[in-house]
Amino acid sequence: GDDVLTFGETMVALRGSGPLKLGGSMEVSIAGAESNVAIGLARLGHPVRWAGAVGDDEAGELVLRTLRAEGIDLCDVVRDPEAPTGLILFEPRLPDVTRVHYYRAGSAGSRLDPGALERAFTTRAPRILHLTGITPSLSPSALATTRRALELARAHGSLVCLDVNFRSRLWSAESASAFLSTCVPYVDVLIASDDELPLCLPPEAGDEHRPADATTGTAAGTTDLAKRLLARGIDEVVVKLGPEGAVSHTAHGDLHRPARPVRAVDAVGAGDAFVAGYLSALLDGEDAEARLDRAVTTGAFAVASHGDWEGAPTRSELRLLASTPGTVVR
Ligand code: KDG
Repeated sequence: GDDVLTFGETMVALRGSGPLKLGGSMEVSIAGAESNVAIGLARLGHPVRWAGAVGDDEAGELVLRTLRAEGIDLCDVVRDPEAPTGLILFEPRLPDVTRVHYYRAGSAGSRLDPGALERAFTTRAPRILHLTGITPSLSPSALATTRRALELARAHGSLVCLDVNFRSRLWSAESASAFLSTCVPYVDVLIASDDELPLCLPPEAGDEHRPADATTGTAAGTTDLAKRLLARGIDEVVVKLGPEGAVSHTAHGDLHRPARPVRAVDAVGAGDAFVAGYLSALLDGEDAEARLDRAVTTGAFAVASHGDWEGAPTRSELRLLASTPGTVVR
């Protein structure tokens, strides 16, 4: 296949404009790290499939209708008649602080089972499998599904991209590390923020980077952790540094690209947009420098737009970021 397959939980997203407890109106959309990546890729013209589960409810209709409108292949989607579609509330509390509230325990998305991925690989083995560390945190069956997806990708020769996306509200650093460190041998491209790298390595005796006390590493610490991950079989470790840009670590060395300067309005979804830009350039056969360039560009679009995925650029829009401030495109 020449497509990207991704799966995970996508929820109905309600976004308020101030403190949640005061009420008021909310905007209705959808959110999910993996479907954010899928939308980003589809906007850039790549064939992409999303194989998650939603409830047999109107919230599930909203998720599917939105993804369908973005041109995502939904042939492997699961409708679960026994559980509701999950919900996420975004509460913008301060200009730079958004609180997230999850209503997803027992949701259809969290009940995804390995059979769904087996069917997806039977439909077509993808060129790239993209997954995140959110899915295995959701339930034992979602964790088993993640593991099965890695095995299927290896058996079918699909390239595996894993975005760590650690969510401390969903599982502990210890549980995440215990699972994610076993995923590493299956992963070709690992994407993480610098503080997430220790979660991908098993703790070692006398190791200062134990997940329990994971703190933002120094540049030297990050390089050392990336080297250890490369030694475990990963081809490329891509470290997201937010406003500092991103670094790619490979056997050929390290490459840094600065972030694209934009007026930040909403950082939610920036990491997913970054992944979409990165994978888009990878699918186009671009080198590490061009992959990072497209990743920081799509990431900047997300930071400069409200919502998880709404601001994702099309291919022709990518160059808008080069415009000087105050530009009106007529
Ligand atoms: O990456 C953005 C996500 O945080 C958002 O879409 C919700 O998937 C989500 C999660 O589990 O936090």
